Amino acid sequence: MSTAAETPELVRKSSRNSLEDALDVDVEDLQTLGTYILNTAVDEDTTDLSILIQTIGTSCKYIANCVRKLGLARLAGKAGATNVQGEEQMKLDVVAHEVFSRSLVRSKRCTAMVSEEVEEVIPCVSSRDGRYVCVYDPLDGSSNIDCSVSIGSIFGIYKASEKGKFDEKDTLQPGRDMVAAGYALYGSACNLVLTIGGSVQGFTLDSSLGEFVLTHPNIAVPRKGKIYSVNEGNSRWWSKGMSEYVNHVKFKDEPHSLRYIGSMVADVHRTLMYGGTFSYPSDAKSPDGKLRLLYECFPMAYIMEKAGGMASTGSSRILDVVPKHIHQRMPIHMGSVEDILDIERFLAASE
Ligand code: AHM
Ligand code: MG
Repeated sequence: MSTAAETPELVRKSSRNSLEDALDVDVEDLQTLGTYILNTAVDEDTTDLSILIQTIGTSCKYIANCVRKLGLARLAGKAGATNVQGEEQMKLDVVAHEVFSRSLVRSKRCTAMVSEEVEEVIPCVSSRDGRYVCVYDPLDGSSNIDCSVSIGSIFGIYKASEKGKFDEKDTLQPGRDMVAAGYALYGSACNLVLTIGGSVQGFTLDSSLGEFVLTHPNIAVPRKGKIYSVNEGNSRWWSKGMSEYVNHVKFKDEPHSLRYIGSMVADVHRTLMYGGTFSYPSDAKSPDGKLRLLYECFPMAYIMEKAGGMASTGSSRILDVVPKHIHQRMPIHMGSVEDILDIERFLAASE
């Protein structure tokens, strides 16, 4: 008979044949989003940040459930209104915004929030002790909702200039001043990718546990890739440099593959995993590009840099841009360092 001290090892060894071999994980190492972020908390500030991120994780689980039940729960289709961008809102856009905003207000850790779905900065009047500002796109990739193609949620977190005080200017900080950023991808699996200013960690939602489990520790983007991702339907409006770069990767000895989902979260997630480039460039039709600086470009660029990649406006580091208004758009190119440097060279040469 084994002693009590031996038992855990025995359990481990016997279960290794089934669960652990099948999943190739040590159950002993199983780390959830909750334990990961609580382990990063060292003082009052970081404990508040942990609570905030935990709240966002729960919101993402809620939205993941809605995505899975989309047609069944009558969540598909248009909401019948337009958002601040003049874009038609989908029912899921509205639900995701409500989930994010209500849970963040309730967390009492924010002084202000910016959502893609709301024109003005949202003051968190009930959060007297809040010390963070949260910017988010609650549901990105709206055009993919009704055909069950991957969509996501994006968020970035800044420090407020003064604890408990709402100051609209706090929402216009450059991306480099973020303290955390992340996204949830509602795809064939639900992933949550997060950085709290250090390494980039990837979690997968285990729906039987109802937990995000750490599956992709220390994500690092390859220095060079073989994929480019851009809406080539816009190529008639592209600059000479952009057209020449895409021709270069298409007609070189080992041509790059094109992958474009039309959901930034999904396209950037693939870029993080496999390398290559994701672009939404400036063009003659949309000189500022399409993607929103604050809650789309900044968080994804922050994650990309923390994973060892690069994020550029086409000529300079995007995280250094100081926003002028909360719904500002910005051209963006991000991904493997060597590929993004190539894009910058092509764009500069054609100026
Ligand atoms: P959305 O926030 O309304 O969903 O728009 C943003 C999305 C991004 O996810 C994606 O990269 C881009 O729009 C795709 O745009 P296009 O259809 O012009 O290629
Ligand atoms: Mg969006």
